[in-house]
Amino acid sequence: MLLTGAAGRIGTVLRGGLPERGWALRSLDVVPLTDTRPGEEHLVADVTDPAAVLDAAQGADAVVHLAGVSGESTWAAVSHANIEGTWSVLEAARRAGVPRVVLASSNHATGFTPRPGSGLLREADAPPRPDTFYGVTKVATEALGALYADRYGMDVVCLRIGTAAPEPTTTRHLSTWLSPGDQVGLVDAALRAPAPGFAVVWGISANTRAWWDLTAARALGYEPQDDAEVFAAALVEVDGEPDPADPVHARVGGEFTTRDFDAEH
Ligand code: 15L
Repeated sequence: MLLTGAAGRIGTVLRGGLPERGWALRSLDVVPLTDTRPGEEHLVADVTDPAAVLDAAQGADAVVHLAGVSGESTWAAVSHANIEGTWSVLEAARRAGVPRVVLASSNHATGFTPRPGSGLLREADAPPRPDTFYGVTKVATEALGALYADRYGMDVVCLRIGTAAPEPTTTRHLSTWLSPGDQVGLVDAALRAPAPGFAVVWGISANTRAWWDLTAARALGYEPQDDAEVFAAALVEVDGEPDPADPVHARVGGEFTTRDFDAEH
């Protein structure tokens, strides 16, 4: 399995957890990896280089594409890395005959969606509503995935990831957290689900305070193990209970939707 962005935050977690689940990793990043996991191959390449990605994809049974800019930046930087990069990976997968691609999308593709007052938001209830240039690139990621699934019959699973972090550090994260163990479980499910076709699923743990519906992710075989609520008392003691009128809590994308949020974040 080809893993792009292998040296990144989520890539590092997957390199730790996927081999135990039986995946042999071909780990690619633009920076060299400094340690080696059992059975792992290393490649240094830029995902926006189509020839290099085509070489890397040869013989792979799947691609997990995480490489890119993981927050707001200039349009030039974020569109190049995330849109050109995703196109290059999907095109390489198609040309190399790789049947399945898992793409890192983000909640910020839908960031201006109001958080539901009650009940859970399904993916279908949250069409594109990006909160940043970064969010626009994640809308494009999902659109490119749909194109390659519909036109070429590839299986493409887009993960609308919440907050992938060792632990929640804000009260928003009590709703959006995706634990390290659940990052591995979600990607493993996206890789193994029989014939998913094109799918878009939220990526969070089984958080008590979730506002995203995990029905579609569970249908792939994802069984989240963690719940951010175990961190709630400590975070609420510092920050107080989330105020639903505060834009950070009123909208899916949190602080990304606020006027003063910019590329410095
Ligand atoms: C994301 O998409 C970012 O990559 C990450 O840094 C966090 O900001 C996360 O979303 C989030 O919404 O918490």
